[in-house]
Amino acid sequence: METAHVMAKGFALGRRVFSLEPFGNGNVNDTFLVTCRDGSPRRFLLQRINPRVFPFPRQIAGNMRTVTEHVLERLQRDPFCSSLRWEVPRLLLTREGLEYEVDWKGHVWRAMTFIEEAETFQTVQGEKHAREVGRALGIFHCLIHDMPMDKVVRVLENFHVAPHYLQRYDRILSHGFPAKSPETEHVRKFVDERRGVVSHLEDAKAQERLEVVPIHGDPKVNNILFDRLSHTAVAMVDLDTVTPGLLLYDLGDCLRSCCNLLGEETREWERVRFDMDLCRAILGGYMASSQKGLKEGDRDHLFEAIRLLPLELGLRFFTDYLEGNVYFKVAFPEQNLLRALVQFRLTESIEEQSVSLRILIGDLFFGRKHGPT
Ligand code: GN1
Ligand code: MG
Repeated sequence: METAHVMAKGFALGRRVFSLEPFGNGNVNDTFLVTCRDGSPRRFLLQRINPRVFPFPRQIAGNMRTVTEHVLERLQRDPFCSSLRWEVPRLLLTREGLEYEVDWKGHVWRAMTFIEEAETFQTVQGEKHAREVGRALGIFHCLIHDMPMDKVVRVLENFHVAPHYLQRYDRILSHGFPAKSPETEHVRKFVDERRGVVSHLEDAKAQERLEVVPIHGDPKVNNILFDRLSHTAVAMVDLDTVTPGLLLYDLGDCLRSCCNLLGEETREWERVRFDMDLCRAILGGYMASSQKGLKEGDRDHLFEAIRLLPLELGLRFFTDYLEGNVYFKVAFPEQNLLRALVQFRLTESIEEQSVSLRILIGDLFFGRKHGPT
């Protein structure tokens, strides 16, 4: 906390820091809300970038600048945006004009504007909220679709490349299976039964059936901000993972986050289910707002993406548990195992509803009663 105070002063540019408190529930970076006694902005966010996840933290600060500048420019010039309240977090610079400060341990800190009069939620509040979530993702995709991809440095190699996570898991397993328990045995069997589906999106990408475009990378429910009064979505935050990828990574990730009403952190993993009504509302909101829409290839592989993203995240959590919790922050040693069980149960619920889900996709995207097989 003391270091955070020193860093906060570096971005406060002479304003007196009144308070500093931990903010949000990120699994990777440490975030604080800083309130100043005077000046403007009165409040801002301060973040310590996790070097174990982002080994080149200076690059993610640079990426954020590229993304926000692009989006702000689009908002000004595009008639589609003129009636839109859409906010973008902006980096605050230090007195020296830098995008980050480095503390005595060599950790990189950055600061950004705090979007006022807006709120976030840990779970979706109902169908209206879900439709807004979809709308927000559609708007975000429109705003970044023409961002030159060579301007964004890929800070996370193989992010969302599911076979890569499976390889990593296998590498850990080849050193032996350390913590045997009924849960870990269940997980091992669960993963083994699904090896065949892990490369589905990457295969389609390699065959050029899916296009690589700029994506958000982490469109989970609490990264979408809602206006406190109108309850409409007004921002997507957490821009560290904006990178070239597949629209389907974002859609799958958004649905796995939002259609699980018990949330990622529930201990009641056996009760987790995938909510079809919320899924319909999110996809409907997305279709209504994304000008470009989904290409045929995306629509054909949508079901696979919805199944794959929770499987992939479960694999990431479980591997991290086996590695000793070195990537995702934990409050207790079994937390990443529990998180994995939640994601795997969600995957299973999606599989159980695969017929209805394919019909829903068919209705929404193909205007017919049966989706792709
Ligand atoms: C991490 O740090 P946070 O909470 O925004 C992770 C995402 C996961 C998410 C699961 C860079 O995001 O990929 O979906 O946890 N971010 C990174 O809650 O790995
Ligand atoms: Mg994130």
